[in-house]
Amino acid sequence: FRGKAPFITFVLGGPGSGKGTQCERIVEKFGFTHLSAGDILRREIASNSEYGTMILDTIKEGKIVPSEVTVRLIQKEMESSDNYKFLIDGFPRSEENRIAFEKIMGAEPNIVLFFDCPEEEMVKRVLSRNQGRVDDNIDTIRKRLKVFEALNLPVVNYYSKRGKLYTINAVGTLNEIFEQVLPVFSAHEG
Ligand code: UP5
Ligand code: MG
Repeated sequence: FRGKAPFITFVLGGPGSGKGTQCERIVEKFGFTHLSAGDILRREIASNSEYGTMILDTIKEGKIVPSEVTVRLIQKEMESSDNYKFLIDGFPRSEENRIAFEKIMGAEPNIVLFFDCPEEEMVKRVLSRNQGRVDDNIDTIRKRLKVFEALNLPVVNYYSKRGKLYTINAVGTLNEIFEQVLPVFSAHEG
């Protein structure tokens, strides 16, 4: 990171809560590097790596890829970046993920954003996305929602207790949502 301490933001929220969409705007406005854990894993499938089949099977079931694999991939992206500001989108998805990241990277996030969205809205958005994702079908969405509630919400609660959590109401227009995101980063600039 060119000698600078990294500035890490975790971006959390259920499937279809708008993490990726808002990350694009944060990148434009604040110059972060966007690392979507899901995109990184999907690239790994596409590149026919040794873990590709295992990752594909896991994503189809809406389950969580072993921490070791995901953290190493994120680490590789961070270490090959010139930037020191990172948005890590869709990770950590479980307490185990979180602990593995802290251990391997020796770092904690500076900020955690949580896009809070009702389930029926998330289901509607994911079903109408139409990008050919293997997990965008009603069966897998139901599983993703269950995993989110059981394993990801504890991570959200952990960061809330640590005073690092910023909860965003994820229902509304893209602008309305970004209006809530803006002050979080403005406050941490300079
Ligand atoms: N949209 C966005 N904002 C909107 C708004 N305000 N109003 C109306 N529509 C809005 O948005 C989803 C859709 O909604 C889009 O069509 C968008 O235009 C519209 P998006 O920004 O894509 O939402 P996002 O939260 O990014 O949804 P995504 O489906 O990517 O979230 P997931 O967390 O489910 O998916 P991810 O890619 O992170 O992970 C996929 C799978 O990979 C996981 O289920 C898991 O199996 C695996 N995985 C791991 O195992 N480990 C990891 O660390 C990460 C992933
Ligand atoms: Mg996404």
